[in-house]
This record gives sequence, C-alpha cells and structure tokens, in this order.
Amino acid sequence: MHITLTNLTEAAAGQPDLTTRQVRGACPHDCPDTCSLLTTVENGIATRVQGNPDHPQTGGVLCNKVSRYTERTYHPERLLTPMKRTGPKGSGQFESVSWDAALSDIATRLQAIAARNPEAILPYSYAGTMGQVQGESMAGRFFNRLGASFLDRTICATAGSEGLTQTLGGKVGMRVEFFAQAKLIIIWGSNAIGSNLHFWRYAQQAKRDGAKLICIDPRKSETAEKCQEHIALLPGTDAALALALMHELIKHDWLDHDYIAQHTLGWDALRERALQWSPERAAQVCGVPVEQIRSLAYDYGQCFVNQQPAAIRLNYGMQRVRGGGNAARAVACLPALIGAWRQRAGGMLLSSSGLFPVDKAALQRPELLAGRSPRTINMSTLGDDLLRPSSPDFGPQVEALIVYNSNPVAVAPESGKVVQGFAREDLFTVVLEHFQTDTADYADYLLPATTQLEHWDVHSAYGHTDALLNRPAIAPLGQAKPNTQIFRELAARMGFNEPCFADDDETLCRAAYGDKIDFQQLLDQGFATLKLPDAPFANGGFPTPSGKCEFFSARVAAMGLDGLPDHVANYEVPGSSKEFPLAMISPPARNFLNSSFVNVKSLRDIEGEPVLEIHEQDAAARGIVSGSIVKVFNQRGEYRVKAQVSKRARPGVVNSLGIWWRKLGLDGTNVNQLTSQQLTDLGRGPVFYDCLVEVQAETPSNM
Ligand SMILES: Nc1nc2c(c(=O)[nH]1)N[C@H]1C(S)=C(S)[C@@H](COP(=O)(O)OP(=O)(O)OC[C@H]3O[C@@H](n4cnc5c(=O)[nH]c(N)nc54)[C@H](O)[C@@H]3O)O[C@H]1N2
Ligand SMILES: Nc1nc2c(c(=O)[nH]1)N[C@H]1C(S)=C(S)[C@@H](COP(=O)(O)OP(=O)(O)OC[C@H]3O[C@@H](n4cnc5c(=O)[nH]c(N)nc54)[C@H](O)[C@@H]3O)O[C@H]1N2
Ligand SMILES: [Mo]
Repeated sequence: MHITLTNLTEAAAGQPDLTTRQVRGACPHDCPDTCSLLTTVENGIATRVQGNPDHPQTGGVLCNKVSRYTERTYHPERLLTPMKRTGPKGSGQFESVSWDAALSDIATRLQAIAARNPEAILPYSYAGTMGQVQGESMAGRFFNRLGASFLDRTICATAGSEGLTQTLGGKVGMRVEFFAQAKLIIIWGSNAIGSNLHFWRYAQQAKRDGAKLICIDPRKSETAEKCQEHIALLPGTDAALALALMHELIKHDWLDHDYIAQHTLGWDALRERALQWSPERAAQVCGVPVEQIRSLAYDYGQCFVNQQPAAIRLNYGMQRVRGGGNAARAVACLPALIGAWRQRAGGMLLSSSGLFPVDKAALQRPELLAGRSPRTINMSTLGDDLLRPSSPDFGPQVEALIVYNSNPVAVAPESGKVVQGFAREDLFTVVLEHFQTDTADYADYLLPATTQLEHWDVHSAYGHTDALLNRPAIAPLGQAKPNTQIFRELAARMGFNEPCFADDDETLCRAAYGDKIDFQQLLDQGFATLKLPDAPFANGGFPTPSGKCEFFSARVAAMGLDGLPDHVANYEVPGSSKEFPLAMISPPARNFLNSSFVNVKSLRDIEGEPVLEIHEQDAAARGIVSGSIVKVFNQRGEYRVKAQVSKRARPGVVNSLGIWWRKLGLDGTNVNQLTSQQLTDLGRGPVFYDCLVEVQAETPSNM
C-alpha cells in the first residue's frame, strides 16, 4: 500500500517515531466476532492490520474488510480538519475552520436552544464503533448534563433482544466455541460466512466431525449453500415454522418432559398453541414444502432421542419484520423442549452481550440528569420525527441533531423522509465522522473523528464472551480527535465543569467494567475471557423473573400483548398485493459493514454495483435479464440497481444487498428509499425486511 499521509501523522505525533512495533487492539465494528487485532506500526505509520493468533476467538483470521484497515484509515478522503457548511443544506460544500471556531459556535448554538428547551437537542448514534468509551461514555455524560432528548437505540436488534429477554431472561446463551461439538446446527436468519465468520469456523469443525448443518433463510446465501439443508422460507414467517416444529415434537413425543416440568413456565398453554400449527398450515404460511418442516423436526427430535447436542445460531436477520419479537420468542422456546440446554454444545445463541458486566452508570453518569427525565425519540422513526412540529404529545420540535458513530441518511428506513428532515434549513446539525458520508453532506459542522487505530477503547462482544482492550497504534491523523475529546471540549465550552468531564480515555476504559474484569489482564494480553459455566442452563437458572424459560411471559402479557409466542404476519405480507407483488429483503453485503467501507475502493470493486438478486421466474415475467438496470419501487419511493437473475433468490422475494452510500449508488438513493418506518411487535425496532415492491426493467441489459 502506498501511504501518502506520513507527514501528517508524524506532525501530529510531535516528532518522528522510528521504531517498528506491533500494537494490540480490538476490531470496533458492529459484528458478533469482535476480533483481537495486531497492528504493525513502522515509523509511526500503521502498515498492516492482522488477526491476533493468540486470541482463540480470532485465531489469527480477519475478514476481508478489516484486513484492509489501513486502506480505510489512510484513505485520501479522511476528514482531517473541522469543516463548516458553505453551500445549501445537503450540498456537501464546506470550508475548513479551526477547532476553536467550530466548538465555540456549536456551544453558542446549543446553549441558545437549551435555554428554551434542551429536549429540542437530539443525539443520534449507533454502532460505527462498538467501543464502550468512544460510544456513549463522554457523549452520554454530555447529553445527560445537557438534558437533551434520549435516543431509543433500536435500529438493529431490539425486537430479537426483547424476545430473547422475555423468554430466556437476557441476551444470554451458549458459548460460541461449543458449537464445534454440536451434532446438529441450525443457522437461523444468519449469513454467517459474511457476517459471523468466526462462528462459521466452529460450525465447519462440527461439520467435519459429522454434524448436520441446516440454514433457515429466504436467501440462498453463501452460508445456505454450504449447509446440508436450506429452508428458504418467506420473510417474516419464522414463528410459524418454529411453532410447527413444536407441533411435530409434541406429536412424536420428542420432548424432555423432565426438563420442561422443572425449568419452564407455561407449557400447557404453549402446547395448545403449537398444536394449532400443523406442518401443513405452516408450510402454507412459510411458502416451503411440508416435508422440509417434518424433516427439520425429525432432525431436531432425533437429537433428543439420541441425546446428541443440538444448537441454534439465531441471528438478527429474522427479526427485521413486524413479528420479529414473537419469532425470536418462538425459536428461543425450542431448546428447552428437547432439553438441549443440558449439554454445553446444545441450546442456542442470539447474542452474548448480556453476559458482560458493563457499568453503564459509571460511564454515562445518569446523576447528571439531576432528576430530569427527558422524552425519548426512536432512532428508527427519525424521518417522521425530524418533520414533526412541536406538540404536547411529541414535545418540542427537534432543532439540533448531533450525529456520531452513525450514518442515518443511508441506514435509517424511509430515507425520503429522513433526507427531507435533514434538509430543514432551521435544523442545526453537527456530524462527527471519518468521512463525508451521506449524512455528513447535511451537516452544519462536520468534525473529524479518530479511527480505532488512533484511540483507546474497551469492547464487549455479542458473539463471544471475551472483553477486549484497544490501544492506539498511531497518532491521530490531521486534526482528528476521539469522540470523547470532542465532547470533553464541548462540555468545557458549555460551562459543564463537573470533574467527570475531565476523565481521560484510559480512566473511562477502566470504569467500563470496574473491578469485574481484570484490567491488568486486558493491558497485558488484549483480552479477558468471562468466567462462565460451560452449560449455563443445564439445571435451569434462567435470568427471568421466574428463573425458568418463560414460554408464557407475564411481562409480555402485562404490555397488553399475547403472553405466548405466535406467528404475527408482516405489515406487508408477501404475495398479498397485486401492485407490489414481490417481497424485498436487504441483508448485508459481505464486503461492507452496514454503510461502512462502501467508500473503500478495493472493497467496492469486489461488490461492483448495487445489485438486486431476482429469481428467473420473476425476472422472465418482467423481461429482466442479468445486467439489466431495474427500477425497484413501492408507495414510498424508488431506486435503481443492477439485476442479477440468481438462484440465491427464491420466487416472490428479491434480495437487495448492502447499504450503499446513496451518492455512490446508481441514482443518488439506496434501498432505504423503499423501507418503512413501521415498528416491530416487541422492542420498537425497524422492519427493513417487511417490504413489498415491484421491479421494472429500465434497460434490457448493459452487457
Ligand atoms: N460483512 C458484514 N458483516 C456484518 C454486517 C454487515 O453489514 N456486513 N452487519 C453486522 C450487523 S449490524 C449485524 S446486526 C450482524 C447481524 O447481522 P444480520 O443482519 O443478522 O446479518 P446476516 O448474518 O447477513 O443475516 C441476515 C440473514 O437473514 C436473512 N433473512 C432476511 N429476512 C429473514 C427472515 O424473515 N427470516 C429468516 N430466517 N432469515 C431472514 C437474510 O437473507 C440474511 O442472509 O452482523 C454484522 N456483521
Ligand atoms: N435496508 C437496510 N437498512 C439497514 C439494515 C439492513 O439490513 N437493511 N441494517 C440495520 C442495522 S442491523 C444497523 S446496525 C444499522 C447500522 O447503522 P450505523 O450504526 O449507522 O452503521 P454504519 O452505516 O456502519 O455507520 C457508522 C458510521 O460511523 C462512523 N464511525 C465509525 N467509528 C467512528 C468513531 O469512532 N467516531 C465517529 N464519530 N464516527 C465513527 C463510520 O465512519 C460510519 O460512517 O443499519 C440498519 N439499516
Ligand atoms: Mo446491526
């Protein structure tokens, strides 16, 4: 790689660093794998980022994206100075200004709004970095002290998390390494090869040792094609499938009666519910052959009969539909039925994040709220909420938006509305970023943030059970500052003089886990494995109110909802509309991470262009051939992509891959132009994969 920013890095460091060394860090990205990184630094420049071979979960292996991390870090378009808007909103025209000028003006503007009502200020952040410190630590303190609106951070996982929590008691489950010893692995709503590579290594090991792998996914993903079975159900029908599976377990008495009696709650009611879901009925709803459902139940039931470990790797792909919470609840009931939890290689894993002893209060200091309880705005309805006027129900109109670790103009649903909101001339927008993203184009001030190679952080994981420490490998590029430092300096300018605003990043790293994790071990080795039992629920002990696996949840019933899991049909049921006959899902592209990396040329070159996979039947009916530029549209909007007639798509469902930057797409929009702002049954999450569309050829082919 050719490095052009040598001078900038050395200037920032004060003096040339002529050593060669390796620095241990952590991958910051929103991915279950949270890898341990080794960065080679030569003369102050990061020349190589590798997976740490001493970290068992990483095993020295990195994904394609992060192995090219230096290309992203030293990208010629990195933001290196604060910038102030000069053109109209959204034009992306800026001039460089000093930090002093930018921060003083931002503080003045925020103070003026806060004097009227601090709830008119909204922070907007998600998982650009998953770090505890560069995430919500100093930022949380800042917004708590200000009394800004709270943000409900729902955009990814809250339906599944809530479903899991109401059933198992939290984001808890199997340890990922034990999947290697399972005899049956059901990969449910996950393209592990693309999004959970290190789990896939364990699944491969199990397969070599004779395990059967079954994938449940509307798309014949890279993962699905490597499993022995693939069940290509319609999006949003997973609960129906899970209930039919229970139906078969009951009919054949493949049930661990003892486990059910001792460690579950609500069995009689669930049994009655499941008996309403014959495989025939579910086959109809799911759009799959009835034999596939029977055979899945047989495989799962045989694990009980033969006392072999059966493990489910559920991922968040299946909860981005109206019934996502119920679907996660239904699947989470399955392991208890066959007593799969009795073995360490049995049970299920959706997320392990609830196992980490993060001290959020120490990081975010809720006492700074001083008794105030600001209103909460759901990040998944940002489009609507930016366009709402003040009202007694809503509270004050949003007058200022501070965006960090997120690219909402690209990733939030119904982007037509999001863009309209960001384009409001009376909205004051500050964006902390590495690059001039679609969101950054709308900023009044654009502030350069450091990357993971340039700052401290600590990380929990959601796919394994190790905490990691990230040390800075290089000095900040240009004038970039860590998020923490930007909020520290803003706090000072706002006159927030509580001592906690002076905490440095290493202090924040230590505060994240307090004495629950040995910080010295993090310093010495880069990671620390949580001390956990091998088979956490072998003898029950679920962290629910009853201590049992709650088939029936009194907490869900208390919300006025069905206390038992059921199939909740999509808002936009596949096949229900003549006008929009195709269901569209938009799962991750392997070489991007949400909208991150789309601007890294070598990765974009692999992905090519925005692509829509379509089944040959649906393509033929519309005169579409591979390579055609097609218009995909519904009542919310339209966008253009290149069609790929593909066996990866099932009839009736089109797959639009990845969250492209709008400005790098074919017509200045992306797939979220079409997605809706409806919310899930549990957890108030978005329904990206609950979306009907029609597709039209614009050019027959550009071949
Ligand atoms: N390379 C890469 N890795 C990533 C990401 C990325 O963008 N790129 N994103 C990261 C993020 S933010 C997250 S939250 C995690 C987890 O991210 P997930 O979104 O769970 O990612 P995938 O593993 O791709 O799983 C989604 C799979 O679910 C399938 N699916 C869609 N609808 C349904 C449905 O109704 N039912 C079922 N059963 N399956 C359905 C899709 O076809 C896809 O194969 O991965 C992370 N890892
Ligand atoms: N259609 C559709 N839409 C989706 C999804 C889908 O599957 N389909 N997936 C959804 C999911 S699961 C998620 S999690 C969301 C993801 O949404 P986001 O969390 O917004 O993720 P990214 O698009 O990766 O944007 C993160 C941004 O943070 C910036 N960043 C990274 N590190 C730092 C830092 O240290 N400081 C600052 N200031 N900035 C930093 C990056 O440069 C990047 O532009 O998107 C959702 N949107
Ligand atoms: Mo996500």
